[in-house]
Amino acid sequence: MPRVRWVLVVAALTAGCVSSAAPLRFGDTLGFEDGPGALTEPWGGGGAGYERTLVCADAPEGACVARIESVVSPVPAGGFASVTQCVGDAGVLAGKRVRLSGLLRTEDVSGYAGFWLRVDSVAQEAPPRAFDNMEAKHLDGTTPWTRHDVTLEVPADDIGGACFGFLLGGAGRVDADDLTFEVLD
Ligand SMILES: [Ca+2]
Repeated sequence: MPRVRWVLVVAALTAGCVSSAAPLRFGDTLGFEDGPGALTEPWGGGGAGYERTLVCADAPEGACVARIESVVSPVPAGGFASVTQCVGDAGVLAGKRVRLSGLLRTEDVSGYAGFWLRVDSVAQEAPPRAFDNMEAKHLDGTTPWTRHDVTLEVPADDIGGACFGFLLGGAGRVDADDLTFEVLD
């Protein structure tokens, strides 16, 4: 089974790309080795009441991991944060089955943590064409480094951009490392 780093997919996405989306600079960023400190491009994300950082200690791959941690108490109802990167044109994924996987470690997570992957419609404001955020698996509490994944069946038409990353709902902390993006078929 081909093991395709996201950066290779992005190379395909941007070749001949006529999208008006801003240029995206991707490196081999899926191991979070640019730390310690603030997240570096192309990683972004959001979530009030949370910190998102690169931490260089106790990493299962390389030296650094990415972390989301709640920093207010109590966390507001529905509190949520993500570490995210996006591509503006994911048309190359149309009709494909794709999987995002990687390592996650959680500490005292009161809601849930997980990887997430979303493929959007061409039309802004339209519902996603495909989406999974591991909510159904309900990864919570304190868990050691474990490999998790999300898999999407991408529809054959109306494919705009795509985003992926990992998330934390509720209080606690989640670390992620060694992400892999695969086009399965
Ligand atoms: Ca790493």
